[in-house]
Amino acid sequence: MTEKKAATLIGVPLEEGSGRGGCAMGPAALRIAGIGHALGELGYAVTDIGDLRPAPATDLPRHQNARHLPVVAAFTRALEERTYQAAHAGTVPILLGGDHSLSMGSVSGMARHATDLGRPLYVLWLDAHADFNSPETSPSGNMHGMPVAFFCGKAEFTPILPAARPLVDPAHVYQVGIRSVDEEERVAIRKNHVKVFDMRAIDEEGVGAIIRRIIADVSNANGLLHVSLDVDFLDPDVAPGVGTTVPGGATFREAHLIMEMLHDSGLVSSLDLVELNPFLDDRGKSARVMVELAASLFGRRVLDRPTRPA
Ligand code: HAR
Ligand code: MN
Ligand code: MN
Ligand code: MN
Repeated sequence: MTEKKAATLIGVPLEEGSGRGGCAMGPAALRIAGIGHALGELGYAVTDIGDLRPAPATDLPRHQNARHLPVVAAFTRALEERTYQAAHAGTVPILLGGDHSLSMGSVSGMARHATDLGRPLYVLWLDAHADFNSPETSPSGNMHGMPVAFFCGKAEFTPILPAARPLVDPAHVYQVGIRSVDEEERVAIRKNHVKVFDMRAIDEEGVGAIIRRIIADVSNANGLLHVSLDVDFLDPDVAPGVGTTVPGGATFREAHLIMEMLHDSGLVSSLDLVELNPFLDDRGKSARVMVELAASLFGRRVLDRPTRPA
């Protein structure tokens, strides 16, 4: 008998990385919108470990341009370990955010797991923002704008994780949907060879062509693929429940196609659902969209597609 596929839901009521309140209610909203039930229907054995609530770290100095560092650092440490354990146990970790600073921990945990397996980790960053600031470059000090730089080892401002932790190669980070980048951040992503597909690339080439190329790269390298889905990747009309809306985002159809193609690739090892702010949402609309997209990523389909004629 083949082993049943399994997923671990990890609730992350973290909002201190963003500039405002509300994301801490994200895990509850995603559960109410049926994330567990949807995965169960798709044949997953689902374990929901509940919400993590680590006490703020006491060993870190206050940092003037990394706001709420002790809280974000405590979550980073707890999430690195819990994500690693969930993946090591053979399940797909699904992070229910919480603001995007949670990816400092989840992606670092997946990087450790990939190192165990001797396989490279790739990251698909679906976001309006590049999130490649460091405390030196950030205009806001908000740590949800820093996770990519952190897990690539480019924001080494403080020893949050052990110095020898596995890092992600910035050239293995594919950012899709980008349309808001700060001046110094722009320089940093270029210098570090992050692979950026902005909204213009989507408009010119279409998401199908872009995702096909990314899947081919990851597959040729025998990589694991972590998907990090920020609510603001989507157009605000589709998903208004987020603190940092940027006009001109992805349509539901584009996002849905990405999820279906990723599912068919069989490469996805782990998922972040982040930045949902239920306080700003329109009657649960954004929460439901996020759950619908996650379900598509894990195999929900409308039709059994007939084989395409050549
Ligand atoms: N780039 C801005 C900053 O660093 C805004 C970052 C906003 N990030 C998110 N997640 N909402 O993508 O302050
Ligand atoms: Mn492992
Ligand atoms: Mn983000
Ligand atoms: Mn964003």
